[in-house]
Amino acid sequence: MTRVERFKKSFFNDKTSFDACLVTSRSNRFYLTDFSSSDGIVLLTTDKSYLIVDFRYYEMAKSKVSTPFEIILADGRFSDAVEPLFNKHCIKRIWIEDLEMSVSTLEIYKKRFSEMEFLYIGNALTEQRAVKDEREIELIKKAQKITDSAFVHILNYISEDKTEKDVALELEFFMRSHGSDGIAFDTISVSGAKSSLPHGTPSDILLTKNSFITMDFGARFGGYCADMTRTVVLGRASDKMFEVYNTVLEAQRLALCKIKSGVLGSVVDAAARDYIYSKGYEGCFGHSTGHGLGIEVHESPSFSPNYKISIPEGCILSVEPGIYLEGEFGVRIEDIVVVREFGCENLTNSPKHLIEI
Ligand SMILES: [Mn+2]
Repeated sequence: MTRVERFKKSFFNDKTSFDACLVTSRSNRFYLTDFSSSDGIVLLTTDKSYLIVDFRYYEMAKSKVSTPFEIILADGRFSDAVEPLFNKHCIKRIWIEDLEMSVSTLEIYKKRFSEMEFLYIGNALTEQRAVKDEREIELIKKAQKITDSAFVHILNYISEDKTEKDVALELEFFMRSHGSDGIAFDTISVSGAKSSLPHGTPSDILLTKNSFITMDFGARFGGYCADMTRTVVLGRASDKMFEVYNTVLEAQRLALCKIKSGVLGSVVDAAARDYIYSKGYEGCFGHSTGHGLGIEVHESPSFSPNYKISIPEGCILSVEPGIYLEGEFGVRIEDIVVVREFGCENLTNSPKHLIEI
């Protein structure tokens, strides 16, 4: 079954007459068509699928996008291009991506197609995207492999004459020159006291001896993201640094042990969080234990306190507990895993003991 067929089957049951769906977001268009464009529209009707693109993408789409999609050239506004298709298929009800479409775009459509009923698909497509097929898993594995090799490389690069920005750039350059199509997100490389900022920005400060460096980075391959974090020490770690590091490491191990298909996201989160809090670090771990990833680096589902929903087999999520001591230092360790029936498959193969450089 194609992704389009699965989408129609799972979402548009007998109770909800289908008519048509307008898919406008970049990631969902890519998911359905396997074609990436900064702009465009997918229009699904009961029996036809259209990809509408502008001139910049038309030739490429014609050669790359396969059936069932018919490629339509938008010569002007997209709302002009869909009108004849709406008429042809007698569309009276149109489902839209309410989580993605801007208010102003919706207003344009509502004004232009004032007789039409607009319905919201909510998270139907993102829920479908959460469960990866084997091809998607292979692409993420490949992206993570490139990311793992960048970590090996950076260990030989880190030194006192390098800045946080140098480290970020070197990670990115390595990934790009070893098969990555780009980076999955802006690289984080924070050192010393700045390592307590979970999403700090790399700056021009030089790395300092006997302090932590946290690096959070990921390659992109075939449209899919990898994501990993490691905290290492330049020089020697103090007893406290060791203690905090090993607490995070054990929290991650406990979370990883909980993962299998059907587990509630909140249960995996609690495994890491309860351990960290029990060691006296309550208030020092203020983010989720993990997030889904795929076409986007943050997507459904999630390992977080409020996610009391079971995680299906085939989801890929990060497992990334951390401890952040304001003004002092921080530690985060992040792997990505595939949820399997009786456990999880860890896609990250980099060492996790505390590395002193
Ligand atoms: Mn992450």
